[in-house]
Amino acid sequence: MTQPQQIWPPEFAERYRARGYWRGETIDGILAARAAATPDHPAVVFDDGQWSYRDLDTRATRLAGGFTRLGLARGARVLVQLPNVPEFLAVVFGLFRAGLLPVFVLPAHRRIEVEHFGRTSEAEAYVIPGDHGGFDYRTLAREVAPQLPSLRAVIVAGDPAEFQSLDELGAGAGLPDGHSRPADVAFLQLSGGSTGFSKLIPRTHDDYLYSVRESAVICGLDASTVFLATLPIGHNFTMSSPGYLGAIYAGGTVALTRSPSPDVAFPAIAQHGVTITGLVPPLALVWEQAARQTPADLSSLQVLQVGGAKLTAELARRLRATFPRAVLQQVFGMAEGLVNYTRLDDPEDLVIHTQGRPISPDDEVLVVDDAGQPVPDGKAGHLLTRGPYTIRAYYNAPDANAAAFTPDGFYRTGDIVTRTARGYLEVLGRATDMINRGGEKVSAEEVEDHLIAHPLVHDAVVVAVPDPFLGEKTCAAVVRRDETLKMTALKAWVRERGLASYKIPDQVVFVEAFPETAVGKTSRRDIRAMLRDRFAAEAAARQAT
Ligand code: OOB
Repeated sequence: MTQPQQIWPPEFAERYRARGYWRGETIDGILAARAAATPDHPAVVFDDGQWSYRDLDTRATRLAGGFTRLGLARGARVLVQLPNVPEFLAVVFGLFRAGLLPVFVLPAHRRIEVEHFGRTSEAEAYVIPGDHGGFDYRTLAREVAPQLPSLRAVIVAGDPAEFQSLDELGAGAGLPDGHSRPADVAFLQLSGGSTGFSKLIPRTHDDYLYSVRESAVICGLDASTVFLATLPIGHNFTMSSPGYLGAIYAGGTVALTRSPSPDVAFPAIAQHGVTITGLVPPLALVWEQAARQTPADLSSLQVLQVGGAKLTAELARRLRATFPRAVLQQVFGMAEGLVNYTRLDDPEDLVIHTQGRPISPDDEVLVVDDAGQPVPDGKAGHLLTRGPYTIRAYYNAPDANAAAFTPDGFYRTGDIVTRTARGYLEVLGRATDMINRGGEKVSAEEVEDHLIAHPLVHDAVVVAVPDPFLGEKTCAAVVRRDETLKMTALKAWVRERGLASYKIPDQVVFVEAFPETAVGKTSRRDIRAMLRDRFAAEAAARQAT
């Protein structure tokens, strides 16, 4: 297996360097520079604790030493599945410092996902919390470790049981700066998973830091910034748009909340004087309701970002009314690269109706029809993109790469958008069979594979159905072999296979047969329409009673 790489054609790489986008810096180097400049400034605040830049840098250096002593050589992959705790930052910067590659597994992922990421990345170590959110990650590690022959160590931030303790790993001598290299891959991010399993996205220090620097400017960050990591900290949005890296780049402070729920997050905003945070639309809906009657003082909030899935104009308007002191900012990004923002001084109609415009003048954006021909501004088409922080290939995925990239290197985002004359994008939906469950991406194909594995399931199709809360949720249309199969049993069975909860179908509808297209393919479009009609009729019937 080859070492993860990300290669742009030389003429592009030269241009991106000449224009000052790629500056030859490393992510851990940014932390070291901040620790040298403002060692006592709080880098991370949480519950009742805080670490200064000096503390965070020292911890990262020691962990870099600890990981290296485990026998991990430069470029080795390490699964990191930590929640929003300060140890996440120490681990991730420690790995960068040692030239090791974190793979950002989300806390919601379970056996099937962790095994998949572990195997495809050939991970050599796995970092977990002990207990978190009522789940024991050591139990998960016991299940997956035997399936991953490359794995040498499981490291626990918490009670380690038979595994290794993170505290002990970080207790020995440190490893100084200088092991990571700017043009090298810094980490593997997870794709939203438009076809089957998530793919691994190799991002370099150079390309990622460009997006972080520009995001920090676009979002108005400086040393007085307090960024609250509300969404899972391993996700690309929380990491770099502008995320915790933007806050650290600007010399500000990262605040952590263990739960995004208003009863935990609102007091954290008041306690730490949070100035900016990012939400997905379903969470924004919950916050908007809760903010109307909270006793917590939210007046420090200057920027409220919403991204990851489509924000309706209605909710955008309400958020502006309920958080009058904060500027609403829409963020339309993808772990593969391209990120669009509405700007802080944009007029109201752009902020409410668009998902922003790209970060860079060198972000090339094409909106094309099914035949690949550009469509005029204002017309819907497929969004393709190429640029100084958008990947040219996934890791170790030749088939996916052939499908996801054009021969001249444009990434096919799978999103259907319109573009205005000024380059603002509006997202209309997905062209592919990925369901955006309030920002959590569910691959229809992946869930179908599990359903079809059930002995009493003849065939299954998973589609998005509209949901007032999540935007979209998953509905499985299932042709069963035997009427004894019931919805609850089927859901429980999928869960037991070890799939993350958010991928368990929200609804299951049993049907006799699937509608077909003219050539006899199962028509997802017709199934979608059928289910939509059915749910609409059910809702109307409920209202009538
Ligand atoms: C972010 O990244 P991913 O990789 O989890 O998902 C990317 C996909 C996009 O292709 C699009 O389908 C959808 O999520 N999406 C949006 C959106 N932001 C993302 N759809 C409509 N409106 C938006 N504002 O989700 C992500 C990465 C960086 C920053 C923000 C979000």
